[in-house]
Amino acid sequence: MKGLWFTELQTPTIALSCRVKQTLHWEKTPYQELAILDTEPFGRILTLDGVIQTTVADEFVYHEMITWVALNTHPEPRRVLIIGGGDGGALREVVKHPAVELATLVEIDRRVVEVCRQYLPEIASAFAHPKARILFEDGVAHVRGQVAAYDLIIVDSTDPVGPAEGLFTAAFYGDVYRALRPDGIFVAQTESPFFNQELLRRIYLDVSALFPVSKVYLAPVPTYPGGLWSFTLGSKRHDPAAVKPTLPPGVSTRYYNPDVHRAALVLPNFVRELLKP
Ligand code: AG3
Repeated sequence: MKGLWFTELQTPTIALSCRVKQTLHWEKTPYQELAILDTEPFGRILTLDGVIQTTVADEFVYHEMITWVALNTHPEPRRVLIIGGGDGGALREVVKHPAVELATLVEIDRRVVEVCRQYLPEIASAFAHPKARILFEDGVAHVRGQVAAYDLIIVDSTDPVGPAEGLFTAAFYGDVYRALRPDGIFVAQTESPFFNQELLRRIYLDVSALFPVSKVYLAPVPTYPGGLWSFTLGSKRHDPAAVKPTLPPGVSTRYYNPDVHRAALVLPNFVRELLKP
């Protein structure tokens, strides 16, 4: 194990380590410890409080899946809100959709955006896009003040500890419901189906209690705990499993396609079991 290594403690008993070529940035922001590392296996990575948020190697899976399933379920996603997502990966995908008129990103920590724009240009590529509006404020407070304002609300948060805690509560989901238009859709990253089972179950049941349509779907993200990641979607009208998803002409993706859309919603037995009322 020669050289410099980064280790994330993924659970109290599991660690992921990778070799670091160079530390490109490190600082303590008012909210968290922020680092950009150039790593041997994953290229550049963003870590917050020692937790891998995104890597150049696998970010496309996560960012395409947190956006396109909902974008392609809503017939006309004009106004989209992204909460968190300070690296810009979800924003990059959302502005690709021709129906999107305004993509609002609400990030609590402006340093995440500034540092990602500097070191992760292929991820943070849409901050200056004409459809993008960037607000540096608390996502919970922003949503609380909105009524029927958005077609899509995407919660691209960190783990449910520290600044993101409030984004995993039933009270917040109630505010999200009110902030959505009558056929709006909510989607959030909801952690590992292996290591965060109670959390995933609780979120799914909370979302199911509010929205007539609720779904969990999965995608592989090699640098996240367990390698398999969950997303939970709540919809007022449109069912992601019932639509015929098509990518708008000219949009190119590396992971998502209409078959992947359908397949991601098909759950293995242990996840089905977990989500039973
Ligand atoms: N999404 C981060 C998901 C949580 C990762 N958790 C972990 N590695 N323990 C936010 C950043 C992506 N835009």
